[in-house]
Amino acid sequence: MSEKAILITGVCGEIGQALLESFAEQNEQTVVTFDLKPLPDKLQGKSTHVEGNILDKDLLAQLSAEYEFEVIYHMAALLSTTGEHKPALAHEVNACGTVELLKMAAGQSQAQGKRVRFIFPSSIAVYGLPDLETKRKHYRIHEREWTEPTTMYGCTKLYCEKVGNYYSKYFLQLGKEEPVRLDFRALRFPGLISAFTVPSGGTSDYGPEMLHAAAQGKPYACFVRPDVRIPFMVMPDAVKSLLTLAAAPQENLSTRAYNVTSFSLSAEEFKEVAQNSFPKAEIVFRPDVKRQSIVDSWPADLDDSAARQDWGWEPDYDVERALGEYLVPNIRERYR
Ligand code: AKB
Repeated sequence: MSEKAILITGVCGEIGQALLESFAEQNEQTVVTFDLKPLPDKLQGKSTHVEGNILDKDLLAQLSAEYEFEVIYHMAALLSTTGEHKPALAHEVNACGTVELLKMAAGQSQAQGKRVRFIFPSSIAVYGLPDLETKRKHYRIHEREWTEPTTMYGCTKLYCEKVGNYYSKYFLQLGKEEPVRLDFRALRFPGLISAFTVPSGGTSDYGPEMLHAAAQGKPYACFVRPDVRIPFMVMPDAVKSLLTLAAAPQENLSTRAYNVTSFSLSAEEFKEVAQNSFPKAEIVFRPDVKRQSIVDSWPADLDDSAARQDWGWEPDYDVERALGEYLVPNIRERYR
């Protein structure tokens, strides 16, 4: 019989690493991880790691034959800025890669006779506000508003939410009985900030990049205007939201894609925090037209009341705790 396991794809990314740390602390389940890259040294031994491409159908079939996956955390993706440099590749990896994995999870659900939970990190990038006036007027966005993404990354996230919903609710092969379907659940994340890893390829990266550069006394040129405001959340809350959503009873869920957030900060406010916390900070603003237009299309805040109501979502870190207890002390320690 195949071994029961949890699967984490894209484990070498920021969320994947934090998620694996969290499973390793619990030490309760077999965790299989998947990434193009080898596991970072600090995570060695914490999972059964498979190096490979999410588009490799043979490799996915092999994994599916070896394990009974109970929950799949599909973190592998190209982020928004990288996606604009390489839109065709972003489509391949983010859309085609996800659909391959959804097909595998659909097959596993059928073979196991129970719904495999498929947990997917979606993003504020699924939203697209047409101009700054609209962004000011519609400050806090609900799941059903403004889903008009302006990046390939946002398009693929929204599309995968829809395909995940299809496999969870409607998938039925012609002439066959109703199958046991997978159970897709997505979180629309704001910008995420970790004290222990530095992001790459995203457009919300200016927040974390500023803090990490300031702590090292490195000059930083911020690629968006000072007044830009989008929502953020720290990594421990991102992991908490993934695990809580994965554990929520299915009958409590009123949608398959939930906003989650913690606080909203402007780029100017990030600069003030960085300068007050790290006296050697040298920060200037040098907006990049493309990246600026992406964050201008993202909402200033997210309405996460559905997550709060349906599965008790609440971040542990508001802005004071996030900065004062998690980010500043840990980042300071990291570069000491
Ligand atoms: C990005 O900037 O692309 C991501 C996101 C907001 O989803 N961090």
